[in-house]
Amino acid sequence: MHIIIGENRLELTIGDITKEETEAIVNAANGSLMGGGGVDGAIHQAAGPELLQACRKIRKEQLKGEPLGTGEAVITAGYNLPASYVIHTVGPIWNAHHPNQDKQLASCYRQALKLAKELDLSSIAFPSISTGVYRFPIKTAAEIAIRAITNYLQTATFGQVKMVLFSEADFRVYQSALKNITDSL
Ligand code: AR6
Repeated sequence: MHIIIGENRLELTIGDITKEETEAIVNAANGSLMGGGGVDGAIHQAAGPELLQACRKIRKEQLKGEPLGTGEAVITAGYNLPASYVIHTVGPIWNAHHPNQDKQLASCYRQALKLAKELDLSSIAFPSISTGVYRFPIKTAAEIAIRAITNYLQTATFGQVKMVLFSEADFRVYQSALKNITDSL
């Protein structure tokens, strides 16, 4: 399923993001950037050990030893991945009483898109950030993700954005969020 926004295309698919041939794929990382489980583990596994070296360098030089903040994004090469780049972002850990988490999740999508655009990239694939280990309710997460992406694409000429969902059930939730939001565009 896809929609066109200006000169941009937003597509929802089911699959494994490590196989995506977009110029950049997005990693749902944690602040340490040292890898983990879920999509983070799969991306490091497929990219090879040079990805961890690159992340170490970013922690040391760009972040001065600090963790990457929630809602922020950094970029590395993709090494053995089909994608040339990996954009690492940190989604919020879901907590029923955290007032800022919706904004932080939207920021992950926006910052990744901005970083890709700054490097003149025109295709990017996102996983469903925060909806695995970080337990963000997927219906709300999908609405936030689709709204953040469509808002960005309404103001910029970017190219192709893909949401790569890992199950049919997740795909349906994103499909429904996309329908609701495009009906209101
Ligand atoms: N391709 C696409 N989506 C995937 C893949 C894949 N290969 N593998 C998993 N998913 P999660 P989070 C989906 O837990 O919630 C890590 O340990 C998965 O089904 O990967 O942001 C990090 O190091 C789910 O829908 O990320 C952090 O510590 C979605 O990706 C923490 O988990 C996100 O699930 C981040 O948690």
